[in-house]
Amino acid sequence: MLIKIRNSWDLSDNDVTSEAHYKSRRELLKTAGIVGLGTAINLLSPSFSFAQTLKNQLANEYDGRDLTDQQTQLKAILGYNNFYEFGTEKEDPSRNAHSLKPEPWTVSVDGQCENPGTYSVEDLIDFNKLEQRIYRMRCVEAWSMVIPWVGVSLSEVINKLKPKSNAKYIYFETLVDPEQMPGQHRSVIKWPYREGLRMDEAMHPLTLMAVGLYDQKLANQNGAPLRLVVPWKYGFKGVKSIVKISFVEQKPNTSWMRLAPHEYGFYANVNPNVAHPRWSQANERRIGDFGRRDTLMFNGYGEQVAHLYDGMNLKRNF
Ligand SMILES: Nc1nc2c(c(=O)[nH]1)N[C@H]1C(S)=C(S)[C@@H](COP(=O)(O)O)O[C@H]1N2
Ligand SMILES: [Mo]
Repeated sequence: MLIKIRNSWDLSDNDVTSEAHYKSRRELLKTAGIVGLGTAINLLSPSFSFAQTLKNQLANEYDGRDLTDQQTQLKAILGYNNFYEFGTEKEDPSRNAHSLKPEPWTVSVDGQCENPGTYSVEDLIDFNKLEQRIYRMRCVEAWSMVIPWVGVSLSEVINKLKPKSNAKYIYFETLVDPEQMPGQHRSVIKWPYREGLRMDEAMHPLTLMAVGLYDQKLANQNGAPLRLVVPWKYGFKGVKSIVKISFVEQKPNTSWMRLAPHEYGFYANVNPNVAHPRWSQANERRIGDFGRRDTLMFNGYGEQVAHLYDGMNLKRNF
C-alpha cells in the first residue's frame, strides 16, 4: 500500500487515506489476494517503481499472517508513548512534546562514508518515494501496536551517504536540547538517546526511516521529524527525532545497553523464548485488545529476517 505525499504535506482529499478508510482498503487488499507487510502495492500512483521493487523482493516471502492484525487506533498511537526526553509516563510525551520544533531540522552524518555532512530532512528522504508499511511494534514492556508508518527504506538513505566497506555498524543519536525536551533536565538516561544496527540489518528492506503514520507527518511524541522503525526488534531500537548518523567499525554502545547491560542487548530481536531477566517475553497485550496474545519469533518477520542471524546463539546475543 502506498501513499504518495507531497513535500508540503498539504494533502488534497484525493490523496488522503483517512483512518476511517483504512479498514476497507485493507479488506480490498485481502480480497485481491495481496498479502503481507510492506506490500507496497501501488493503488494511488501507478508509476511508483520502488514499491514494485519492494514487492518483487518480498512477495514470495510473506505468508499473510499479518492480515488478521487490526491497526491500532490513531488516538492510542498518539497518546501512549515511550519518549523519555518528555517524561517517563506513557502520557507524558503527548502532554509535553509540543515544545519540540521539528522544522527546520538537520541531521549530521559522519564516520566511514563518502558523503559526510549536514543534511536537511528533505536531502535525506525522497518524499516522492514515500510508502506506507503496516508493522507490528512490540515494546519490551510487553505491549504492542500495529502502526501504518509512512517512510522510506533506511537503505535508500544509506545509499545516498555511501558507506565505506569498513562501516560495519550504523549509529544514531536523538537531539539533546532540554529547552525543547524538558525530560532531559533529569538524567533518566545519559543523553543523547543512542541506538545502532549492524549494517546488514540497516540495509534490510524492512528497516524503515519513518516520517509519518496514517496520513499524517509524525507527531512530535512519535519522533518527529524522522525516526527509525525496525519491526522485528523491540520498540526501543526505534530511535526518535534523529540528529546524528555515524558509520562505524565497532559495535555501538546503545542507551539501553549502557543503562542495564544484563537486561538489554544490542540485537534486541523480539524473541518469545528469551525472557527479560525480570519478566517473560512470551506474550503481549495488543493495545486495544482485552486478552494477551503469544509473541511471535522476530515479531512475525522471521521468514524475512531469520537468515541475518544464522549460526548465532540468540540467547547470548539478546
Ligand atoms: N529518543 C528516544 N527514542 C525512543 C524512546 C525514547 O525514550 N527516546 N523510546 C523507545 C521505546 S522504548 C519505544 S517502545 C518506542 C515507542 O515509540 P512510539 O511512542 O512512537 O510508539 O520508541 C523508542 N524510541
Ligand atoms: Mo519500548
